[in-house]
Amino acid sequence: MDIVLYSAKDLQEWRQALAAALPEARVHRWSEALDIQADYAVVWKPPAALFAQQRGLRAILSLGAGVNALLADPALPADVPLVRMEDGGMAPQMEEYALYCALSELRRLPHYAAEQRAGRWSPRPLRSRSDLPVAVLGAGVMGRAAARALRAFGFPVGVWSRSPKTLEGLAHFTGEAGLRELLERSRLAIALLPLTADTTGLLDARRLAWLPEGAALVNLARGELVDDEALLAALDSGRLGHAYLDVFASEPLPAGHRFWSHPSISLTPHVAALTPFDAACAQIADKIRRLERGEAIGGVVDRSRGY
Ligand code: NDP
Ligand code: OXD
Repeated sequence: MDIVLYSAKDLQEWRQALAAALPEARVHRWSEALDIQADYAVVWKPPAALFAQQRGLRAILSLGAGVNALLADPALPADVPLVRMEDGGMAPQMEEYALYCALSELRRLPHYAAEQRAGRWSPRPLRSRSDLPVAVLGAGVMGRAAARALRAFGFPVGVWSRSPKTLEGLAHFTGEAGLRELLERSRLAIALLPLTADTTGLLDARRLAWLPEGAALVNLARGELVDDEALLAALDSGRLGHAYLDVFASEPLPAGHRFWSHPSISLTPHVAALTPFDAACAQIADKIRRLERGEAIGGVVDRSRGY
């Protein structure tokens, strides 16, 4: 079996991990000169030329959970199954990031950082975990992990997703009315939704205004979910207290962008959950072996939904 591999970063590490996880396969780094037709492509941000060259693929496996960039690639073959990463070692990191933001809000760390910069000693009243209801937008692999970790820590948690579901210990919401109800009762909203036609610009001025005065927003999914100008206006006016951003419509975040220096924004460079090489390759190897045996696998992208 031949596998063509392309990753825009850490290519050598990915190749070693994939070859170790799937010793029965020949793993080829993609290049324009590659002269074999592979059975599977394992990719992160591949060049369009890869799909133009590889005409015999039985499946395309993404090294990441979000497949919006792949789906936006006009060269992506329409008739080849596209498979996303499901957790692959990323969910525990999302739990950590979500907890970090909730604890930062609970203990008013952005406020104390600003007071430190101003040289002011200004203690604020006690706030308990039950005073900080959290909205998790997205009830997939990442959203559920983050929501359960927050719940286990004592925060009241509500989850919003496209289809109705029952999640133990978690209030669940769907639809526009459900989103409004959830945001109106939450002090912190955490976006863990895929970027699709339906979610692009979801958190615009109108919906951000559903959050209570002084609430905080966390975006760990894709920058385009949030209307940047609406977010800046809400932070500038003090309507929203703080934003924790890991993802941006343009990455790397351009030099001089207002997010870099905004006093009410904490940002990280798209590292909320990094894909661990070994865990991710073990999952890919398992899925390829199942496909070879004609078995069903999880994570096959429904192209009509966009995730
Ligand atoms: P999943 O596909 O497992 O879950 C997606 C969730 O979003 C589902 O609950 C789905 O609803 C919900 N959803 C999709 N569309 C809508 C909609 N229009 N309205 C309401 N809910 C919707 O994805 P993951 O949890 O694995 O990952 C989520 C995203 O996180 C990825 O797409 C990626 O963009 C981002 N990510 C970011 C990382 C980082 O480092 N910053 C790392 C990993 C992922 P339903 O359950 O009804 O289908
Ligand atoms: C992903 C990511 O989608 O890292 O996996 O953003």
